[in-house]
Amino acid sequence: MRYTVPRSRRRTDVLPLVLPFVLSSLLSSLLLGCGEAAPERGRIAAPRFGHATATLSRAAAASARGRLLGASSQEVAAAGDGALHRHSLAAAAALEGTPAGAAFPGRGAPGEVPLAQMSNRRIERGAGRVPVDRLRYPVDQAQGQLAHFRHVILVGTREPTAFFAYPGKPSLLAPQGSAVHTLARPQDDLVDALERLAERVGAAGETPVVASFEPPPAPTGLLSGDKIAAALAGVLPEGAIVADESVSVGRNFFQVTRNARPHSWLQVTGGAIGCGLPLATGAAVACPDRPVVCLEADGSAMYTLQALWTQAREGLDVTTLILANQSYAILKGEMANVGARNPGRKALDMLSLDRPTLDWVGLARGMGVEGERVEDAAALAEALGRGLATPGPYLVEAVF
Ligand SMILES: Cc1ncc(C[n+]2csc(CCOP(=O)(O)OP(=O)(O)O)c2C)c(N)n1
Ligand SMILES: [Mg+2]
Repeated sequence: MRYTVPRSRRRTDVLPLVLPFVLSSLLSSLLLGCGEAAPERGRIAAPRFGHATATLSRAAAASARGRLLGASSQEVAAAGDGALHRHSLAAAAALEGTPAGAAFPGRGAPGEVPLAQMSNRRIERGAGRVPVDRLRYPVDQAQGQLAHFRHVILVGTREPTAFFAYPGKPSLLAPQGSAVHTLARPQDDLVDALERLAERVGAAGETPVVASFEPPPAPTGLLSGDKIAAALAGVLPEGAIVADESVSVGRNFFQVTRNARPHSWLQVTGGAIGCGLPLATGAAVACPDRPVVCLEADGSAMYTLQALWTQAREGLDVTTLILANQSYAILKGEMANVGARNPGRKALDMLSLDRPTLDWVGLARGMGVEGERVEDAAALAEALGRGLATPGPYLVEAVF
């Protein structure tokens, strides 16, 4: 038995951000399910977005309901990115405060909120939004996030899986002996699934708990990942769009910016690096009234830095933060993770981005984008503020 969702209930809030995904990769557009119709001669066919097949089987809803109501210990919901918009998060959070609250046990503490998959198209977050945590990239940390749960309920996502396979480490991250249930598949109407579930466990009228505006104290001193995130959380304007290709430096960016002003968070599509700058560019084209901040690791930025020229040419309001650690830092960790201890000079040389050191402010200027270099946290916050206040593109090179 399938439910059909009336046309009027389909959500359209992904529309403003259509363009960046179309630009950033074919894979994104496939995921969005667009571009199926052949265009008429001389006209571009309107893309189709959202979920064409809105389904939630009675069996899935009943099983999830049973799980939630019968929970004697904590459970967890892992939500796919189609479930990370305002409406669905409110529906998910409404499950709090009922017997089903075991699924979302906390009131905003890290690890006690709905958990999103590792890589997501777009998450609505910050003050006034339902907080969401994200599955972490390092296997041990991801396992830790899931360690206490007996049930994993999938809402439009796949079973939590490690990014890479490592010797001696599991690929499937849910604890042994836990049960994984599918409430809705990625192609289903996830908002509808969550709303129906909330209804069935008597949580439909609940008011969701949302994040407050409470950024970390203004950071000072030498730059680190957490200080960069704290500076960002303080200056991010309401309605900003963040394009995140911050790679290893940005490991904690998502957590630390949780109580910033309300904003949208876009991630790159997965493992292939280089789409951060185009993603930010596309977001600025699609949403000219919203400031865009691009968090960009230096190695990844080298793949597509010509996007800066496009930003200058089109006068796009993008503030790019280059995380200039002058290396492919993440790959040093990956070498260790696969058991390659004590790498030699040749191997390490492959992972450094020096000789010559990249001059990001100079590169930007050469493409018509103004910018500045900073080396400490207070200066970073000021530089980001200047970038955000400057119409058109601006680049901040953070050296550390
Ligand atoms: C298209 C593509 N080429 C190469 C790689 C391999 N790769 C993964 S991470 C990485 C380096 C990332 O360096 P950077 O962007 O500076 O981030 P950091 O590790 O310093 O945080 C590379 C080359 C990839 N994932 N995708
Ligand atoms: Mg780097």
